[in-house]
Amino acid sequence: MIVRTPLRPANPTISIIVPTRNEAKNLEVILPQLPDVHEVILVDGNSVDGTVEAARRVLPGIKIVQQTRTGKGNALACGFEAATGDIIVMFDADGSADPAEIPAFVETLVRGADVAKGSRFRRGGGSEDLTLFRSGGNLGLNLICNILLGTKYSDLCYGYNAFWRDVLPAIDLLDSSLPAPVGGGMLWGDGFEIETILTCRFAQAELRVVEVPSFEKNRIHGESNLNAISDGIRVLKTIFDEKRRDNSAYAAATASASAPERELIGAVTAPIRIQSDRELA
Ligand SMILES: Nc1nc2c(ncn2[C@@H]2O[C@H](COP(=O)(O)OP(=O)(O)O)[C@@H](O)[C@H]2O)c(=O)[nH]1
Ligand SMILES: [Mg+2]
Repeated sequence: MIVRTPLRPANPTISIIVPTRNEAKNLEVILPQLPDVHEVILVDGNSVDGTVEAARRVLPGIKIVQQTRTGKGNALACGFEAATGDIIVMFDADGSADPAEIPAFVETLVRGADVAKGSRFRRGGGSEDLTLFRSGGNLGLNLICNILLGTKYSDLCYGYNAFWRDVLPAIDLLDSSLPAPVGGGMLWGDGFEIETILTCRFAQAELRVVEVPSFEKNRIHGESNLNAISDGIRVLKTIFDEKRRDNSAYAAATASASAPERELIGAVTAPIRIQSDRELA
């Protein structure tokens, strides 16, 4: 369970983490629009289109990190490890995330949330990028997650989120120093399942999650790296894996607890309460 920091700053420093794989043209548009924050960390995955050079050109102070394995999940984990700000903002480089929404995420955290979770399905949110097929898949996966994990999420697989950096130990992501699998492939958690893993673990750690309406725009240049079918299956497997992980953590905790403690530990699996932005006011 999370150990909450009693005093979080009213004026937090912000780290924006930008995973990139061949996003040079998009970065030229998007990086100049970012607010002036403590740090912007670009985590590159062996781009071959001059992504890193473009980033340095348009935002000279940008920090560059090379990811240690492959996949967006590993890129984000590397970025989180490198971050030094109080708040971490996950920010895709393809032009789909609107920099103008960053203050709403930060404000939600400053007002008491542990996690500000972007949602395209809250009033005020939306998407230009979701096809009918992807939208239906997302809805189904979201429902399965809510039933199995007792959550009330409206947008399971969305990558625009922000959270206090002090929650990271509770999320327990794959260490960046682990070796890549022998013979290629990805470690579980290194791929696009990362968004689902994060969402499930926010709930397992009993964090205070507040959904923030977000509008996802179309990618400006290039093609998505996501495959709706294979990545959809990865997300489904992730939900079942996370449910199993939750059960075994609960079993281990209750087995080692004395009777009076059991009641307390039981609360770990209580349904997460998702609040709207207004409720926090
Ligand atoms: N470093 C790194 N970034 C990635 C990788 N795969 C995707 N990204 C980045 O993650 C963000 C979202 O990826 P995208 O392909 O647009 O997927 P979608 O938004 O889910 O359709 C973009 O900024 C990509 O450049 C990867 O393997 N490594
Ligand atoms: Mg995208």
